[in-house]
Amino acid sequence: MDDFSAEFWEDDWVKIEMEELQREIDESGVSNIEEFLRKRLERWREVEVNIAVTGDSGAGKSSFINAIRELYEDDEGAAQVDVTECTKVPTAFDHPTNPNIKFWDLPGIGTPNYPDLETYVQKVELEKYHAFLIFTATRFTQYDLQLAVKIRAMEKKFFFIRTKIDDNVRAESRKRSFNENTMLTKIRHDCLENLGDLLSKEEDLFLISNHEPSNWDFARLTAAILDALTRYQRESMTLSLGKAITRSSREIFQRKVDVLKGRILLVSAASAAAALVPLPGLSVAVDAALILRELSLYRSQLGLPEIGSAEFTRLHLATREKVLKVGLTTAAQLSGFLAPYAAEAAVEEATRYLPYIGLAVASGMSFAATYYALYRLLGTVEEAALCVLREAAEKTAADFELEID
Ligand SMILES: Nc1nc2c(ncn2[C@@H]2O[C@H](COP(=O)(O)OP(=O)(O)O)[C@@H](O)[C@H]2O)c(=O)[nH]1
Ligand SMILES: [Mg+2]
Repeated sequence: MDDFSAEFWEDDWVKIEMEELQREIDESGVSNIEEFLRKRLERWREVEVNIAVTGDSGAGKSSFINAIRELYEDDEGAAQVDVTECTKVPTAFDHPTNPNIKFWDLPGIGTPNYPDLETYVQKVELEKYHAFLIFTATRFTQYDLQLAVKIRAMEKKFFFIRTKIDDNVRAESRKRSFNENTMLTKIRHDCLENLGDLLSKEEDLFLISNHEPSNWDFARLTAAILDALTRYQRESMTLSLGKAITRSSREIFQRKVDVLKGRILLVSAASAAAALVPLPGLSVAVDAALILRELSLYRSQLGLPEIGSAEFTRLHLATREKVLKVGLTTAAQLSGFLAPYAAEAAVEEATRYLPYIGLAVASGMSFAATYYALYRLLGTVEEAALCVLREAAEKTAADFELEID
């Protein structure tokens, strides 16, 4: 069988999940396992993430907080741009799709309420933040550097971010000798000099534009923030990232796919643990509602347009067909999709992995069938989503050429 990935099963992640599952079974028996699994699948909505955003006034903190949440300046809940709020206390901005993910606009050091680092550290509870983003549009200040030293001593992760790269590019591009890479290298070099030995890795410096998050280091920064978090936080934030950011970067797209893949095992176990009603036309019983709900998560996470939406109708016929293929909403449609895969051989293949499960759930066939179904569905959604992405990129390129002409 193609890439029905054995290596995926040997993943550390899977081992940890299995150990947790085993512990639950040892402690509470199998009777509660379904509820345990369902809770586990929803955990990403509950875990808290606090990201601290700091730096000089005008550096682009509010703009970043809006950009990462994909909010326009005049949207409800957007951070106000261009107001020197003399922020007196840390202010939280919730992620629109997940209020447990918060970006905190921290007050500046050197303002009347926080004349120095010591007062600052006393008043701002630094322990509660999971990562620190330090912004500048020019040079990092002494306060920025002092704060970084403090954060490092707390063994927390911090990143330095130089904003407004779009402004630099625009200004420089008027020169005959303009070369974007040379310019970026110079900005990077200047920042590194400014930071001295504070940076343990050059990669912890990011050159971004809040107005063009699909360019320069914005996606790399997003990925770095994810990597600074614990496993559940990472899962939570990955699944909370919006459509535009997902579409702007193959890396972020791939991370979403990976998190979704990581859930397959749990959903399959939950399906196997559920009281089962066989699908008509299938020899094995699966929890159709659970699978359809997961499929709907795949579609929204990977940015498939709603069937019938304006975006959907603009797609090429072949892409539309791909999107339609995974637009299943009923058990009967699911059964139709699965029939070719639920053949004995396929299910047998999947049972090869059952020894890894060590799971005291009797319905092994159901586990295997669900696992295989989800694996297929995710692969098909991924393929459709990549076609949608490719078309969007072609359209942007075509519009761009029109503009130049
Ligand atoms: N060109 C450009 N302007 C930016 C960028 N980030 C912020 N700005 C502008 O810089 C000004 C200050 O931004 P703001 O987000 O309020 O900075 P804050 O004081 O750190 O919160 C506003 O006019 C923003 O529109 C960027 O990446 N590129
Ligand atoms: Mg602000």
